[in-house]
Amino acid sequence: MNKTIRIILAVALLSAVCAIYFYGQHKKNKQRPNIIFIMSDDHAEQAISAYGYGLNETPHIDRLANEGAIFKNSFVANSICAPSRAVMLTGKFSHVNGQLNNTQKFDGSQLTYPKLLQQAGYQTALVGKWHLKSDPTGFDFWSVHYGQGDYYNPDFKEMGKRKRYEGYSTNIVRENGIDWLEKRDKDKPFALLMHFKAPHRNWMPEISKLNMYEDREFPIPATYWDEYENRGSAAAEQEMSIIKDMKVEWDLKMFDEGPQDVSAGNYKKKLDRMNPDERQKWDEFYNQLRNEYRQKAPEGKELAKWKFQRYMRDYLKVVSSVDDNIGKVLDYLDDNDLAENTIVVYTSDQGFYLGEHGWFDKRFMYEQSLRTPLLVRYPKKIEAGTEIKGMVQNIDYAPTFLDYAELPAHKDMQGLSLKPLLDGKKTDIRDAIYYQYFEYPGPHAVKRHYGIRTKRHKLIHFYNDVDEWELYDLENDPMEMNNLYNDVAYQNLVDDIKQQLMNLKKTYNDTVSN
Ligand code: SGN
Ligand code: CA
Repeated sequence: MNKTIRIILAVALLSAVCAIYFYGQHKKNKQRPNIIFIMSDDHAEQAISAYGYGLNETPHIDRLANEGAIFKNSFVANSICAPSRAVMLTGKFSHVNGQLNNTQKFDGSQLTYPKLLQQAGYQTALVGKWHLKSDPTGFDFWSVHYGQGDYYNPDFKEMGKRKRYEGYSTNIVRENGIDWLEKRDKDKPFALLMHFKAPHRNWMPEISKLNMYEDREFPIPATYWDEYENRGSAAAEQEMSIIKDMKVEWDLKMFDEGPQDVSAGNYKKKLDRMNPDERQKWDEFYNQLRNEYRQKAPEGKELAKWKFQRYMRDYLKVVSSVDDNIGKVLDYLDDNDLAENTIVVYTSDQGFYLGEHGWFDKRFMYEQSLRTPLLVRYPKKIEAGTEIKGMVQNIDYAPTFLDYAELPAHKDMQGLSLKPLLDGKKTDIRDAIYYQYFEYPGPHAVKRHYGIRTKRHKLIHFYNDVDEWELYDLENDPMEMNNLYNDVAYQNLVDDIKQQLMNLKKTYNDTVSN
């Protein structure tokens, strides 16, 4: 063979090898699932109809349960925004990822699942609430609210620049996510994080929802009048009581022109963002309610009941806009032939109190804020109507995404892939979950604590300015009204579960909680 022929053959061979390689990559890219990770802020599972509480209707979120899987025992690792987001991004507990509370700046140089997906050829984007103070890392595109963000005509930090969008936050975030999907490279898999600000306090509904639920009386939870007997000082000393701490002006929008207290002043700033048409419709609606409220001037128990109804109505209207937008995302996937190969996840950064124990807000390791909704649809691999009872936690999300993207689990991540549960290969991945909360002193005055929850029991240690333990039997006392820690009949259980807690603390290497 002469030299020229040899060169031609070598080039041909090389081209063939390259073609096979790139074809293989292309095929792999096409096969790897897309991910749409939708999260809202403070959306309690009690306010999703698929969870069966009967409070409201969320037909589009329910579609995820009907066409995919619903987790019935899904928990957070730290029930507050920034820490919770850091847990999800890193797959690690707060003392490891460094985000203990809402005031710190997230260390964005650490490893996160969006970075690993991006490195593996995924296109990645983040739209909506971020709240981690440092600029997002690991995303090809990002457009995030400043801090908590605004419901009306919000400013976003978009790839480092300030940009005001006209409209209602929940709609804008969905539109920005879908715009990015439209512009993406269609030959690569994508991971889109769509994180709604809603339904965070102060629950400002979309104009088109103002009249929704107005003729509905929501059932007052049995524990609404809780006086925190048989429990420690943390439950009694919190500042998240609807009766004591929820503001009639700021939270419930009974705003009078004239001298303002601070909370009304904050509310005024939000109103000032509205355009004249929005403002007029808003005022028409709330002024009428305000007039009725001033006339009735409810007090005591009547005021407590009135506050609960107003809270529920506004909160659930805001939830309804989240649900509508999830419907639009699902429609987009259907219309673009993407539904089959896209994993759609819905969750919240934590649970929330909707009047249980008389509260709003979160933070505590008690059930309503420890729980978080979790629904996953992936028609190609997950059977429709799957119900999962095994205990899962938001440290598991990162390992799960990596697993579905066919990437190895990262050795430092503390969570576990949920794929075996979703595949129906396992019914449980752990016997107990571990919890931490650090933001004290801080808003709502929930004391520092950590604890363990098994299927049946929960042990919590409140520390820092106190040293108090609480034990609950979740089967006999699901509302956690009766602390059994000092009950002599339970001392064997106390010893046993405390040992389990210490083992978990050690396994997760937590030397910060004490
Ligand atoms: C704000 C809210 C609090 C809430 C925190 C944290 N107050 O400070 O009620 O607990 O955010 O929420 S507000 O009057 O400004 O709305 S989190 O979801 O971001 O952790
Ligand atoms: Ca939150």
